[in-house]
Parts: sequence; C-alpha cells; structure tokens
Amino acid sequence: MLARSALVIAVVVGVATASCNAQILSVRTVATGLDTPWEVLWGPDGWLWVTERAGRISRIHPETGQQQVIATLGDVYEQGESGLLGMALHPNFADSPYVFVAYTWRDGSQILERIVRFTYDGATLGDMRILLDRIPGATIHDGCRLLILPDRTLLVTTGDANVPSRAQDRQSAAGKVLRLNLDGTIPADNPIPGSPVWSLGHRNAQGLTVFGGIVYSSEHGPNSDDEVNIIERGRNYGWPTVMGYCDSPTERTFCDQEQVVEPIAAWTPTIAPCGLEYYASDRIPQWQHSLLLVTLKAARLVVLRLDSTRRRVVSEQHFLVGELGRLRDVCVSPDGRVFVATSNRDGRGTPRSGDDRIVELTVATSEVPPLRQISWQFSTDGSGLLQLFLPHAAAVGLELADLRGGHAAFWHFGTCAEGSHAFQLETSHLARGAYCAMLTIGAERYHQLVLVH
Ligand SMILES: [Ca+2]
Ligand SMILES: [Ca+2]
Repeated sequence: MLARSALVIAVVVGVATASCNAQILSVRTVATGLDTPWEVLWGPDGWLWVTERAGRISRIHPETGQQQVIATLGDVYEQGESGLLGMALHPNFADSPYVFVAYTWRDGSQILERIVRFTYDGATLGDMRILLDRIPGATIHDGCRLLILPDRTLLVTTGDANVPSRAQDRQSAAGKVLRLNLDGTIPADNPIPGSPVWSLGHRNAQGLTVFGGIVYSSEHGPNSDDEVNIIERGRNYGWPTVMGYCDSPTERTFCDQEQVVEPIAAWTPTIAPCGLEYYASDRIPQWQHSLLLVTLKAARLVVLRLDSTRRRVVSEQHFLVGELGRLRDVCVSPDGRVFVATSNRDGRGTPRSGDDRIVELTVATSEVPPLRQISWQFSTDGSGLLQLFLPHAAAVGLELADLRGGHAAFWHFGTCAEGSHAFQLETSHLARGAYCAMLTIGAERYHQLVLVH
C-alpha cells in the first residue's frame, strides 16, 4: 500500500495540428493494492479521497501513498458493475465537512441505489443521512458519478439499470442526470416540479465534470456509440432510440420530436469511457482546456481538446494505451496535477502485480529523437518500405497517425534479430498527405512527420 515505485517512462505520440512533437508522459505510482477504486478526488486536506467498489472510503497521501481508511460501508452490494461508486465533497468543507456518496444495496431480490451524505469528524465518516433512495439498480448500468455544481446543487448520473425504456420514463430515476439540493430536497428550479430529474435519455453515464458553467458527461453506449455530452437542463439525450448522433431515419424523427441533444464526441467501436475531468490548468500547457477521459475497454487516457466555445472537440489524443490496463477514474488537483486509477480488479480486467493502483502523470515535450540508420518511404501504390539496422535483437513496430491523432495504420514485425532488415509496408488504403510516424524498437520510440506520396 505504501509503494512508491520507480518511474515508468512512456513516450506517446502527441499529434497537435500540423506538428509531430513527442510528449513524454511519466507515470509515478502513488498507491498499489487497491480493489477497484471508483472515485478519486483531491481533498481540501491535500490528500486523495478514494472510494473502492466493495465499500471502502480512504484518504491516500499523494506523495507517500499512505492510506487511511475512514469508512467501510457494511450494506454495500457489489456485484458486476454495482457497489460503492461516486463521491463528492462539500465545496466549503471546513464549515460543512460533508461527504456525498452513491452506492447500491440489496432489498430482498432487488438491487437499489442510494445517495447518502456523511459527516467527516477528522478521522472517520459518520452520521449517514439518506438523500435519495430506491433508485433502480442492477448488476450492470448503475452510473453513478456525483458532482457538486457552483450553485451548490448535486448532480447524479444514473444508469438505466438494464431496462432501456426507463431512460425515457420521466417517473423513473434511472437513466437520468438527477439534481438535488445538498440536503436532499428538490431544487425549486428543476425542470419537472418536485422531481430530481435534470436530463433524461441516458444509458449509463460514469463521467461528470463542470467548467465555466458547462457540464460534461461521458456515457457508455451499447455495441456502438460511446458518447461525451454537454448536459443541459431538461433535455433529452436519446437513449434507447438514439445512439450517438441523430444519423439514422428513425433517430432523426425522434431527435426532431424530442429535441435530442447530440454528443460532442462519439466512438464506434466502443472504448468504454469512464472518469472525466476538465483540464483548465496551465501546468500541462498541451492539455489546457481539454477534457481528460479515461477508458475501461480501450485501456487508455483520451485527451479531447476543446475550441474556444468549449462546446466542440477539435482534436483527440491517446495516451497510456494498454500500459496500465483498464482505467476507471481521473482526478485533477487545483494546481493541475493529474492522477489516474486503474480498474483491473473489477471482474473484467486482468490484474497485474500491485493492482489496482493510483498513478500520477506528468508530461513534458521532448526533442524528437534523431533517426539513425533508419529509412522509410510510404506510397499509396502499396510499395512502402522500412529499412533499419538493429544493433541487438528487439521487437519492432510502426504506427502512422493522421494529424488529428487518429490511428491510420499499424505494423507489428515481432522480435527481429540483430542486423539489417527491410519491411514491406502496405499503405495503399491511406490518402496522400502528412502523417505522424511512430517507430518502436524495443523500449525506444522515434517520432517523425512523414509524407505518404
Ligand atoms: Ca445520447
Ligand atoms: Ca446514431
């Protein structure tokens, strides 16, 4: 638990528009030995506040990894995707040391979800009060992120609890974004009087963040169409009739009728998007005014750069691809430090030694390493060629990304012996133009802007 491992250095291609600078991403292990950490928050005490899905709430020191358990919830029901999920801390914690959490529990054969508030006494959490209970739950699709807005209301993302039609049922708390006052009462300006429903038509949203009055949420799609949405009062987000954009005839009809809000980003094939944070800091200038989105299935950090309206995604970059496994949550400290939690013990991952873990990421822009004894050419007639000399046996791989960061081509040549090699490159499917090439030789990576002729 107190581990502070050696630095792991990973170089990831960072493709800003029309440039090909490498961003060096360093990964520092903060804590190991966790079990499905679900929420990671930066606390007002300078510690990380963490939920683990089986029912544990801890403070973890961001430098030493020291873990202090402050609550173990006895009535949490953890099965499949359910358990202890999201958490939020009162923004004026010194005067109102309230900790809000969401968890599932079991009433006979029913799985239900509740939102509760604890009081922190400086050592443990006590005085649990239920703010909202009997939200439909299930072993899948339980949401559930919590976020306190600047207006001191609490947003809650709920899943459809495996009954898709609930997302369109205004009487059901499932498949919604809900809004509560911090004492559990219903805000007078909610769109449906007396109802916690703030927006509807959600399948299973597990990411929620706010900046400059704009609320962003990530949402799991079915076999297609994972989404990032901007959440607005009283609006319909389409599920289950609409998946992703309003781009089929049936969807367009429903979208017109219901004024469905389309996502600002969508992914097919799916990536399983989870924790989401708005990155406003200049500590990592390359990421300023981007959304940081961690993913489970795709096992990577996705950085979505926003335009000046902050309502449109202009570029997408991928980091940590496969390096840590499934990623459940991302946390940004007030001064711009970035922490990420793995989710390899959630029943769907492959735990690695020390999992689950929380790591801190740092980023620097590097000089592009010089390419020595390497030549390559890329041609749309399919006659591309990579030639290189290996001073020792090493695994060789090559990747091309377009200038928006999209993956265009991959080649894995396996482990190659010492000596000269020539590899044919089939590139006839690529359009002519500039690409960012990343060549991997063992642990070394080389980046260069290249042209496909
Ligand atoms: Ca949608
Ligand atoms: Ca669609």
